[in-house]
Amino acid sequence: MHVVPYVMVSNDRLMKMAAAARAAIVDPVRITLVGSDPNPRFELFHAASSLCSQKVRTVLFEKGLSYRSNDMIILCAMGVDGVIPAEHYSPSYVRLRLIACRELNQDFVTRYSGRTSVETEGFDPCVVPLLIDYEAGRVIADSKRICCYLDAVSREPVQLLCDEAHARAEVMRQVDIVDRIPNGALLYGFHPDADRRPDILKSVMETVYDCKIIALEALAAANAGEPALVAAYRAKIVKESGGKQVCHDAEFQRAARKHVGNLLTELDHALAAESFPYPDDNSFSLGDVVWGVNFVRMAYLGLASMWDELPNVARYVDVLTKRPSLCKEAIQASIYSLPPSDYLDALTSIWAEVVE
Ligand SMILES: N[C@@H](CCC(=O)N[C@@H](CS)C(=O)NCC(=O)O)C(=O)O
Repeated sequence: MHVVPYVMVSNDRLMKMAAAARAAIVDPVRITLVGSDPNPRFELFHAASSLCSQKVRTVLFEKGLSYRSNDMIILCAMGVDGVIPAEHYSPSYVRLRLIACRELNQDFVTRYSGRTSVETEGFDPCVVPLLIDYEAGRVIADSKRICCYLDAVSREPVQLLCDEAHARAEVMRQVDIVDRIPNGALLYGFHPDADRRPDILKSVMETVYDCKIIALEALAAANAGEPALVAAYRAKIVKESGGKQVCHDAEFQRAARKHVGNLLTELDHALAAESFPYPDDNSFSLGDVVWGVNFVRMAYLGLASMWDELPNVARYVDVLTKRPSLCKEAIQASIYSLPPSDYLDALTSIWAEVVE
């Protein structure tokens, strides 16, 4: 990806824009300060349940950084007067994302593939997470980019991307692999053979695309005077319409799961060969963060059996899920923010031991 020089925004403007985005959060209880600094350098717009947000929060935890946390509702709801749009679709939040997009020099997303990587799919203007750095006057979008940024500006107490070129390249290779996992397909799609998602989730997913599209159409109409916003909502509508088309497509869903199975087999080999080493007391990498979060999501979806025959991956999962940052930001966050899953018992026991 060609990255343009960063876009600096005045503090005053950033604060006004962030306050406007915060105003879309219906329940102020979800706006909190994390850490000890009452006036933190960073502000995060995210969602407790979101995989990409969990990656960023795990990095913030590892770094011990304070931040203002805006936990947004990212599902549209059905109200008495029609669809209530998700909070991250609000014009004020999307305007922040449009600033972040300028640094990326990326077009908007134009299709649905089940993946959410900005590098392969383009920029989705209507998703979380997003980070504001008030010290640098920057708005940064995309979890991979935010995680790398945080590691670059805060090297202590854990360096997640090491300086040694070869090891760093391998970690980034793993980060890219995880970034391109079709997590959207695994969460939103109806698998024809073994769909172990909680029933409540399945029922939400039956109508999720229609609700999104109705909400986005209404927002595009209501903001007709602001072409940049209309273009953002239109791109999102195209993506979500594509998702609707394939959510019951058996071959598409099978291909997504098969692809993930192949990635896990490759990971098993990399761990066995130590080309991608297990973390220990002295080393914990961004690759570990993103794999850890992804494993928790897969376990939640009833997919842990995918590493039954992969002893190195199974050992890796075991090590990662005991890490306090992952326990809190991925396991605990999933327990509290997603419908209960029958497949999270083992991780819930680990969480109870580590966090409680
Ligand atoms: N590449 C982006 C993907 C962001 C993304 O897809 N976020 C999801 C949650 S993990 C989201 O906001 N979904 C809500 C929606 O699409 O409306 C990143 O890593 O930040």
